[in-house]
Amino acid sequence: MRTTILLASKLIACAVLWLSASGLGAYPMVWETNRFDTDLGNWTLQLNNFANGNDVDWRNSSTAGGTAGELGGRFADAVQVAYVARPLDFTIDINHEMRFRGIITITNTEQFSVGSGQDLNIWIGYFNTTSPDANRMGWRTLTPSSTAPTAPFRGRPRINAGANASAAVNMTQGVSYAFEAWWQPNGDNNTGTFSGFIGSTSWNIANYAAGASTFDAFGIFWSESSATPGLNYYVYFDNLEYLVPIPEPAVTGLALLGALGLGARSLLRRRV
Ligand SMILES: [Ca+2]
Ligand SMILES: [Ca+2]
Repeated sequence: MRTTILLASKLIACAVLWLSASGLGAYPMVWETNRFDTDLGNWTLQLNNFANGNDVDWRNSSTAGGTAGELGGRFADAVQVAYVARPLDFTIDINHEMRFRGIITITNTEQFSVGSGQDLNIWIGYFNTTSPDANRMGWRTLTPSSTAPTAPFRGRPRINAGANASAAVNMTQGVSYAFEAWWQPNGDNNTGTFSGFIGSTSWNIANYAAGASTFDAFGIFWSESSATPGLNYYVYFDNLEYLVPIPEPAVTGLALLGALGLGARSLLRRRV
């Protein structure tokens, strides 16, 4: 009888743990890492990453500052949406916690000069493959504000249509920068705290109204409303860590296994 009560209490404890882990969203989030050691791994989503002058793929190099094997290459200014990403097992909405970090290096190998009104933003973060412009959480690179080919690129956080944190952070060409972005929802009302850092510059935006939005991928994506042919630059990412939603059955199964394990241990203890 006591064992039954113990087992029941462990099951309840696990259920409570699971509920707290799942928070307000439908799915709990767990950390995943991709160091791109030998290939793209489970980053199976690709669109236009070899089209329109783009050449973005797994590379056996270490430009981003990690060990050999990274994601990057030449990003081109084009209107068509392009991405290389890890599909999420479930579409999540803005009221889920989202968080990621990694390292990045930007170079202007082709030594282009930015003309007036020209721009090309490369994004890393969560996005919706159907409509990334209206459903995105992360930060973006920006082309230099100076026309000098050696001018620093820049980085800026953004969520959906807004939430820039003051001035863009300068990113010197060829230098590896660590970055992080973290969205903590306040509840289920599409607001939350958006924080993170690029290099030594951090930001923290509380009570930001992000608006209703959904996300079905995590990765690198880019598109431009206006494109300048020949405007390209090179970006490399590595050591990416990011939260992903995991299926409820998997979590329930894990919780049950844990409960059974604890229950069996209790039973063994009782028999000794
Ligand atoms: Ca690597
Ligand atoms: Ca452009």
